[in-house]
Amino acid sequence: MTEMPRFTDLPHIPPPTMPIEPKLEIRNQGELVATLGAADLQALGPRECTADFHCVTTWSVTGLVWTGVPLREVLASVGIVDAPTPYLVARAGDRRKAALLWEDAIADNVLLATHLNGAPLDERHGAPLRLVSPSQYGYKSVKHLIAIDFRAEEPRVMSKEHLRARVALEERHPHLPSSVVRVPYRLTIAPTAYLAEWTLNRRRVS
Ligand SMILES: Nc1nc2c(c(=O)[nH]1)N[C@H]1C(S)=C(S)[C@@H](COP(=O)(O)O)O[C@H]1N2
Ligand SMILES: [Mo]
Repeated sequence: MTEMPRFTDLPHIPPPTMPIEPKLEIRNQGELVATLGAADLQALGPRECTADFHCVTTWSVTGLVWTGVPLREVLASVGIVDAPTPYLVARAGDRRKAALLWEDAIADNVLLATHLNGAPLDERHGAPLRLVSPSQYGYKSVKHLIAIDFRAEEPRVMSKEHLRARVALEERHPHLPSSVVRVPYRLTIAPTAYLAEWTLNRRRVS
């Protein structure tokens, strides 16, 4: 693919209504550690980062340019330098969540992005703030990000989600081998992308 489609497991649901400005809560086992806004992210010096994007269902887009701040630097700015817990959950305005291991979350290429290809994120791709983790399958790149929660126990957030989901190791599914899921996943791409776009457009006209 050359353009990134709007993609989700719930394509019949339109994107959530979000505030224009990012607002991110950082929590440690429920307790609020910090709340960051647009100015806090701006102060950390957003930069451009070029990366490919791989959805677990087998579509990929190459050469996306994200603008944002590495999650590691955002956490350091609120005093989190060592892992408070081994796991964290990224939470979105549409109630979607992704579980991450600390070491995956603080990788150099994991960003909190506000822009894609030079333009502010739109509702299709996760406005106003999105986690981008290019080395992991797309389901870790949580759109409409509202919170990062540290957890002591492995979070059980989605039955089809691999904890690590490393693209290089083809960790597509927590239990099933990649060879089994690749074909059925591929068959879902066209209907999912079509329905996700249709849902978005229907909401725009109504
Ligand atoms: N909030 C939220 N983030 C999400 C999803 C979602 O449904 N809601 N879908 C994930 C999946 S499965 C993929 S492949 C990518 C798709 O990103 P795109 O719609 O910008 O192409 O977003 C991921 N992040
Ligand atoms: Mo995906």
